[in-house]
Amino acid sequence: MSTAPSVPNQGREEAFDVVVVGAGFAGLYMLYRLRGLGFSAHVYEQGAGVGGTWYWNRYPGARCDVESMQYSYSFSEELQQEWNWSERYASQPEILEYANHVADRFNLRADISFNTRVERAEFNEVSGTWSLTVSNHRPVRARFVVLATGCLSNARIPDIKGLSEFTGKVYHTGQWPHESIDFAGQRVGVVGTGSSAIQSVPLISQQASHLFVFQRTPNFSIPARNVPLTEQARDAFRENYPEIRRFAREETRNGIYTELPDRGAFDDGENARRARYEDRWARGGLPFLVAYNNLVIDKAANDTAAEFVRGKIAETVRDRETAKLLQPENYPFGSKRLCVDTDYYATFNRPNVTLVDISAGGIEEILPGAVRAGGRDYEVDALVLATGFDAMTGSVAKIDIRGRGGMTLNRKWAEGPKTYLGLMSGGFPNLFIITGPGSPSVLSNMIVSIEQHVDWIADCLASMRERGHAIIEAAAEAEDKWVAHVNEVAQMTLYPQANSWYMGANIPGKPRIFMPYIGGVGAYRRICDEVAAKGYRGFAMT
Ligand code: N01
Repeated sequence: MSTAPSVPNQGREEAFDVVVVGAGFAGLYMLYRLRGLGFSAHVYEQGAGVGGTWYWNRYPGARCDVESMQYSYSFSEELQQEWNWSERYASQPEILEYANHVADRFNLRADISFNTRVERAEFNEVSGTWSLTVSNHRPVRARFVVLATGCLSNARIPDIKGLSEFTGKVYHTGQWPHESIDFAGQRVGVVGTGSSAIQSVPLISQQASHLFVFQRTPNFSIPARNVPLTEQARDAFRENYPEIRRFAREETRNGIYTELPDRGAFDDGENARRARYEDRWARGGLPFLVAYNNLVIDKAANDTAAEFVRGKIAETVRDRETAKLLQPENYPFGSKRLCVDTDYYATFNRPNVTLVDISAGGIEEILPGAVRAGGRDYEVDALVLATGFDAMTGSVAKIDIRGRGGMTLNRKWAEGPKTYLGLMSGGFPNLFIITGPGSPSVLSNMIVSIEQHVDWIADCLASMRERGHAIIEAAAEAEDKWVAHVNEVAQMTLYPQANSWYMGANIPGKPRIFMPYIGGVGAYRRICDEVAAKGYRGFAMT
C-alpha cells in the first residue's frame, strides 16, 4: 500500500508516484525497492518479458564476461544463497532464467506492463508531474520517472548501401529472434568484430558451410576459460559473499572482486612481466586488464600488454597474414572494450572461415546475394550484423523527453550528454537515469552499478518524502563541474585515444565525448554517498 502522497487519478489517466522505464536488471530492482518503501510504482517494458539486454541478445554464444557469482544481485541474501549458477560465466539463457526467477520470486510482474513503450515524457511545471505517452495504453502521470533503459539496448543497423535489397535473412545480434537459428549449409557473413561477433563467430562457424567475417577494426580478446561451477566453487563465494560484495563495491574500479595490482608494468623485469601476463592469460577474462596498475594510463606500459596479446594471436592463428590482420595496432590495449572469448582466434584456422579485411574502404555495397568489399563479391545466404549499439544515450534519445520550458533532452545533449553524477540532468526535474552517462556504468560490473544507483535513488525519494520535498533537480553549477570532472579524469587515461563506442565514435555524427565516468566504482560511490549525506549537495530540492 502506498503511504506516499499519490497523484490523484484524473479521467482516464493513470497515476503513480514513480514510473520506471524498462524491466531489465535495473528496472526490476528499482521496482522492488520502491515497493518496499510503499511508493506506488509501475514499470513499462518494450519487450514481452523481463531481462533487458539478456532478453534481446540471444545470438549464439551470448554470455556474460563477468563471472556469474558476481554478475548477480546482492540485495537478497536468500536469493544469492539459493541460486545455482552452473558455469563460471553464465550463458544468456541462464541469465534470462535468473531474471525471470527474480521477477517471480518477488512477485514483480504484477506491476510491469510488457510490450509497452514509453514514447514521450513531458514535465508539467505547474503540477510538478510528468505526463507520459505510452504505446497501447492510456495516458500516465507520475511524480517521478526513472529511466532504466540500459546502456547497450539501442541496436545499431549500419547504413550500408543495398542492405534492404539483400534477399537472405539479416540478423542483428542485439535483436536476435526467439527461435533457434540453424545456419547449417549456409554461407554466412558476419559484419563486425566486437564482443558480440567474438562470441558468436566460433559457434556460427560450426554450422555454416562457409563464414566470412568482415573486419573493420580488430579487437583484443582474452580467453574466458569458462568451466562448469562445482558446488565447492559456489560455496566458496557464498560463504564469503559479504566481503566479496563489499570489496567489489568499495575497493575496486570495475566492481569485480579480483586480485588488485600492487605495481606498474615496469616495476617488474621483462621475464617477471611475461610470467605475470602468462598467469593472467591462463586464468582468463577481464582481470587481465588489471595485471598492472598503469595499463590504462601509461602508453609504454600498455604496449607491453598489447604486445603480449598480439604474440598470443600470432601463436594461435596459423595463417600469418590472417594473424597479422587480427592483431590490433592502432589503439591502446583495453581502450576499446576488452573482449572475452572461447576459441575466437583459433576459429580462423578452420577451412570454412575467411577473415575479410575491410579496414580500407568498409563494405561498399550489399547485393541481393553477396557482400561487396575491396572490389570483390562474397556470396552469402545470411547476414549477421554484429554492429553494436548507440550506446549510453541511444535508448534515452528514443524517448521524446521534454523538461522545463519544453526543452528536449536530445537538444540539451546535442553536444554530448550532460548530467550530474550520471543520475539527473538539469532542467529535467524528478527524472532519474540508472547507470547514465557520467557514471561508471559500462566500465563496471553492471549489477554493482545498478544496485548502487537504485539504492541511491530509493533513499533519495524516501528522504524527500520525509522532508516534505516534491521536486529534485540537478543544479547547473554542480552539473557543469561534474561534466568537467568526468572529462578531466578520462583525459588522464588512454581511453579517449580509441574510436570506441565509449566515445560515441561508432555512430556517425554523434559528439565525441567519453561518456562513462572512469574514476572507479569505489570512489564514485563515496562521492554519491557524500552528496546525499550533505543534504543532496548540488541538487535543488523544493
Ligand atoms: O558492438 P561493438 P558489440 N561496417 O560496437 C563494426 C557489450 N557486450 O555488440 O570497431 C563494418 O563493440 C565495428 O567496427 P569498428 C560490451 O560492452 C558484452 O560487439 O567501429 N563494420 C565493430 O567491430 C561490448 O563492447 C558482451 O571499426 C561495422 C562492430 O561492428 C558492447 O556490448 C557481449 C560497421 C561493433 O562492435 C558492444 O558489443 C556482447 C559497418 N558499417 C556485447 N558498423 C559480454 O558480456 C559497425 N561495425 C561478453
